[in-house]
Amino acid sequence: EAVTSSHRTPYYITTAIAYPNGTPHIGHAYEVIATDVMARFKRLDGYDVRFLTGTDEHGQKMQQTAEKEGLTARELADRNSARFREMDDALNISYDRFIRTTDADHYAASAAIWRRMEEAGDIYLGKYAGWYSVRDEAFYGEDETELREDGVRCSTGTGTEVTWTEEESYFFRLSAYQDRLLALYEQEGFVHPETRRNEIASFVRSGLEDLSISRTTFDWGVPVPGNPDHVMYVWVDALTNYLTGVGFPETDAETFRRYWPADAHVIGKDIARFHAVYWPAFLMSAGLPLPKRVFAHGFLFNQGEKMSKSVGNVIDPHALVAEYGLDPLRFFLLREVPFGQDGSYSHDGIKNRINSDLANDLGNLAQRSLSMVAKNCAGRVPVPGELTPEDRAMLAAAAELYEPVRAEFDEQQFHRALERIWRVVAEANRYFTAMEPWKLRRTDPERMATVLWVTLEVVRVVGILVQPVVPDAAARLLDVLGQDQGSARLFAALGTPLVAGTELPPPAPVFPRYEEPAALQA
Ligand code: ME8
Repeated sequence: EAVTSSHRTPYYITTAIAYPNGTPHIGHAYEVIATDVMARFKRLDGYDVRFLTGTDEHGQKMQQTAEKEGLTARELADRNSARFREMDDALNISYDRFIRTTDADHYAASAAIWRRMEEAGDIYLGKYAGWYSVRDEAFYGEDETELREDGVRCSTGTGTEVTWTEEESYFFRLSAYQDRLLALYEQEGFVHPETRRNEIASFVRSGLEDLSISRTTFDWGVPVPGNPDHVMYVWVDALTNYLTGVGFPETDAETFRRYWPADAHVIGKDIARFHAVYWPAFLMSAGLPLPKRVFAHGFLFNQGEKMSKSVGNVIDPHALVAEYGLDPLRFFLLREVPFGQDGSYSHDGIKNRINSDLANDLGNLAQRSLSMVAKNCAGRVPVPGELTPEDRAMLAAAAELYEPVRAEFDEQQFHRALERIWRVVAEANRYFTAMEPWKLRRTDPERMATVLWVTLEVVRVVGILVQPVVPDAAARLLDVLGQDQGSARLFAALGTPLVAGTELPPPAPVFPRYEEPAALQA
């Protein structure tokens, strides 16, 4: 593995690291699933992937929540970080490391980036006086806040309460990076989708103030090197996790040289500013290469409503998996919500996707063709005869999926890629129905064999391409097509057709219909 991986192009992808002040919800699940889909896609496409996820455990929010619950911040972090990791495992997330910002190597990395920024002359001691939102772990200018009717001051953007904060603080010379940041958005794009880039660019164009990067009123954080009265502002250490995950500060180490800069940071739109303004500025200051891409996805709502603990509509991902199955849930999230836009989860939405796209379209196509093969072709891949123009068109439609699907994945346009694949599935269903192989069984068995072979070939191509999204179901589909695990399932094998005569295992349904539990039926 170590030898072969060095021949492959590295690809480093990360999720945001979640605050373990509570347990994970479906919004967290959405982000790790989408990132997992991207990581799996790249692995199947021959890349040497490193995938990092984890928890962001410092800061005032953690400390305050812990106090309320009668725990130490460390105890709260230990308890809830484990819940995030369990969720990742239950969602079949193929991470290479689950990082905790309380890991020892992360303290070393955070101290090292601080020292680098200090050596660059970008850190100075001053006094912060302004508004702070503990919920957002963010500083806001007066103009970014408003007085609510009940007299509480809130962030205009996020609605969270802000408190007046005055303390000695180290500052980062963010104002010095304005032009370099604007050039970055101009030349490289950097932030995606486009709407987010425009938002970020106009925020930066409106002028940047230096950023307070340490706190003295609590101690749950990474100590500032050389001044133990201060802990780092949680976002300084949080963002640095992406470097820790590849061995920083050992910049000569194999992992760092191989995987940094990251190819993609996948995050939610609410934290675009931290990733697209502060993070590149910190890295420029520290003399480190910038990540290639920040993709800010949208928010997931429960039937159009914002999920919140007080409303009581927070969805537990484990409950959704138990109800619908993991792969159907993964498919729904990726197919239903255009990545980058907000989306809504609903029972009917999931049910419809399961029953139409998975059970009716792909499941039925596989089931119809494979059961005919089992009955009429002695359970072996049929021997195709001469191909008609219809056969060729059908095969071409499947063969032509890979290039555009790959291009859409590279832009994180997952819903487009799936839509495209399902157009071919629909075409294959029409082809199968029009060719009426069940009639050919008597009239022209050779022609029947050809139609079945063509159909299985389309199912094979689709099965390979959908592995990132529905890994277990696709594996079962490729099993019943007799495709060996390993190289036959990589994208490199897309062009290697089914071998006539290969013995197939007995067909088994891969995408069951969703049946309403009796209690929910009207
Ligand atoms: O922001 N829909 O942590 P977090 C979609 N620790 N995505 C959602 C969501 C929703 N309803 N709610 C949250 C933090 N997210 C920081 C990140 S990174 C160095 C530090 C997303 O637990 C959110 O946008 O509040 C973020 O990307 C991730 O879940 C973790 O959110």
